[in-house]
Order: sequence, then structure tokens, then C-alpha cells
Amino acid sequence: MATETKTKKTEKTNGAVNGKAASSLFEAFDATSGHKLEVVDPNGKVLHPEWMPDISDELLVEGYKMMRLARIVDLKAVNLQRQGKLYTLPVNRGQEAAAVGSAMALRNDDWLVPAFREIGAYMWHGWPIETLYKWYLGLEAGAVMPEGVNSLPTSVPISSQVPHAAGIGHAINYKGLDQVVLCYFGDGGTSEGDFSEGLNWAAVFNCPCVFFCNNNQYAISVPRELQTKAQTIAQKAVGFGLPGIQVDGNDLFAVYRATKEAVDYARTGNGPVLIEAVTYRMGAHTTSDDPTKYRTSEEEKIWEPRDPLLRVKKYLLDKGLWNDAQETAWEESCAAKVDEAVQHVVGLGPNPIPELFEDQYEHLTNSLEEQKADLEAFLAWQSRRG
Ligand SMILES: Cc1ncc(C[n+]2csc(CCOP(=O)(O)OP(=O)(O)O)c2C)c(N)n1
Repeated sequence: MATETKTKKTEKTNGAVNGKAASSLFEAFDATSGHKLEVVDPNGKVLHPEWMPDISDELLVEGYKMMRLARIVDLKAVNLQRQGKLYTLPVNRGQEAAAVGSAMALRNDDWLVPAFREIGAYMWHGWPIETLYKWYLGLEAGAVMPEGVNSLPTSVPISSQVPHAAGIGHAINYKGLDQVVLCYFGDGGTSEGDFSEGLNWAAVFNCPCVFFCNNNQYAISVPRELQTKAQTIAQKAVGFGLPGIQVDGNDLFAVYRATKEAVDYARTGNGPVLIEAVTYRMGAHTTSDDPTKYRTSEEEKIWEPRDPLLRVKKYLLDKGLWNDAQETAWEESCAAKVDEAVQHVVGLGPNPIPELFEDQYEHLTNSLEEQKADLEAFLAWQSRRG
């Protein structure tokens, strides 16, 4: 049964894998062309109307509102961490267009496979704010999706989620469904074996996966130039035999256009696509990192005016789709929502010890039993010491 499905799919889509069914977008921005898809400039002016996505004003405003909410959730989390109320967390500032613009291209029943820096994508796809903060607090509940939200939890081991995404795509094919998987990872993630294994599997078995690389210029302190000798990350698609496209990751319009096209391409049986979103991690890698050790303030200043929120806001203001009073009202309502979630979550305290261990296997392995006993002994010693 499985082999039959696989054979049919491969026959049906061989042409597409060889590029014949690639849409004009993937042809114009072929991964080897050196072209990057940009639609709107940092001042909110349309640079390339020919690539403007088919997007309603309402959807655009919703996208902007989600980006703004994501920024507020992120800043609040960093503040709380600085007060010792949350643990180490990854900072999202600067990557809101990449996260929201890509998730906007999904259907509700599609699958989201996040890395750890996509607050806007999580929320767009249905993760409650509370769940995000639970995860930042190290609670097991922060990794449990509510009923009906098709998403894996946050993945901290770099790129380990990529083969999972390929596996979900394979299951979708096997079941004859028409869902798509959107899987995120960073530029550093593309150096991992899991990245290659996942993309290769998805390509060979024609899985409906969109692989989305947030190229935010650094993997902790390692700059993109030391990560790979490839000219672009999008180029890596060529070796796997699938379309690859580089987009301005700070441009909501470009990200949405490319992801929507990739999602449609994957959904209609053509197999995976690799998108490289060129963006910038404006904050630190995590709250325990000090970026002044490896990058300059001059570089940070170059990226400041390219803030992804500014560009959509300017576009919306110019078109009369948004105004300052709406901005203030939205910010206030976001702050209230975030405060409510925080009040609920921060009072919950740290994970109880058994929960850290009990969801892994039906019966704890000897090694986990030992780890649990060690942790209990350590905590007992710590509390005796005061
Ligand atoms: C398999 C694995 N190796 C190392 C780490 C430690 N680590 C955490 S984040 C990170 C850098 C990731 O960089 P990138 O993939 O570019 O994503 P970004 O953090 O920039 O979003 C590393 C090496 C890890 N979490 N998992």
C-alpha cells in the first residue's frame, strides 16, 4: 500500500521535481540566479509591483497586528527574564516579518514545525500566548499543543525538527491528504546532518514540505560567512533537486508571496521547496549571550531602519489602512493580553521534578532513574544549604 502510493506520487511529479512545473516566481528567482525577492522597501514604498502578492487589505492589517503582538510578547519575555522570572530564552526582535509572513500562507490544518525564534508564527497558527510563556518557564505544558493546533513544539536541538517535518510530509502523502508542512531552522541549522537528511528524504519522496531558513546572519557568534562556503543558502536546494528561493526576510510582502507560492506548489503534489529569508537578529542570540563580543554597533545600526515592523506600518499608513490612534489602541490591547497571560503563568513556578522525566518513556530507563535521583539529591542539598 505504502509502495503503491509512493510510486504513483513519484511518477506524477517527476517533471515538477526537474523544474518543469516550477512557477514563474521560482524560475525568475532561481536559486542560482543570485536574485533576492524584494517587494516593498524599508520606507514602505513598493519596489516591485509585479511581485506584489495577492493579499487583501484585511489580511495585511491582521499580519501587521500579529507582528506587533509578537514584538510585545518578545520584549516582555526578555524583561521578565532579566527580573529572574523566566529562564534563558531566544530573542525574536527583527524576525517578525519572516515568522508571520510565512505562517500566513498556511491553512489552519497545515503543520507548523518551529525551531525556537518564531513567536509570530506560533501565535498565527493558534498557539496561545500562555503556552509560549509556559515554555519559557520550562514547564512541560509549554510543549503541549491545544487540541486542533497542528504544530510540533519548540525544537532546541538544532535542525532535529527537519527530519520530523519530512516524516510528517511522508505521512501526509501516505494518507492521501493535501496538507503542507512548514518547517523553520536557522542558517546555522543548515550545517547540521539533520538538515541534509530531512531535505533529501522530503525531495526523494516528494513530501509536501516548505523548508524555511531564517538566515539571521549568526549562529550564536558564528557569522554566516563561516557557516557555509555556498554563496546563498537558497542555492543548497539545487543539490537536493528542488526549487530554492532567497527573499528579503524583513519584507512581509516578499515572505508571504514566496511562502504562499511554495505552499501551493507543495500542496499540489510537486514536492518540497527551500526558502531562505535574509533577516537580522536585532537582539542577542539568547538572554545569556553578549553580541558585543562578536558584532559591531555599526552593523546593528545598518539594520535598525530595516526593522520589519516599520516597513509594513509605513505602507499601511500611506494607504490609509492604519493610523496612530489604531496603533496606540492595538498596543494597549496587546499589552493587556500579554499581562494577563504572564500573571497566570509566572505564578506557576518551576516544573515539578517528576514531570521532567515522566513523559519520555512508559518506564524510566536506568540512566534516567539515576539522573532523577541525582537531581533530587542536588535540590535537597541546595535547600539544606539555603
Ligand atoms: C544539535 C545542537 N548543537 C548545538 C546546539 C547549541 N546551539 C543552540 S542555538 C545554536 C545556534 C543556532 O544557530 P541558527 O541555526 O543559525 O539559528 P539562530 O539561533 O540564529 O536562530 C547552537 C549552536 C544545539 N542547541 N543543538
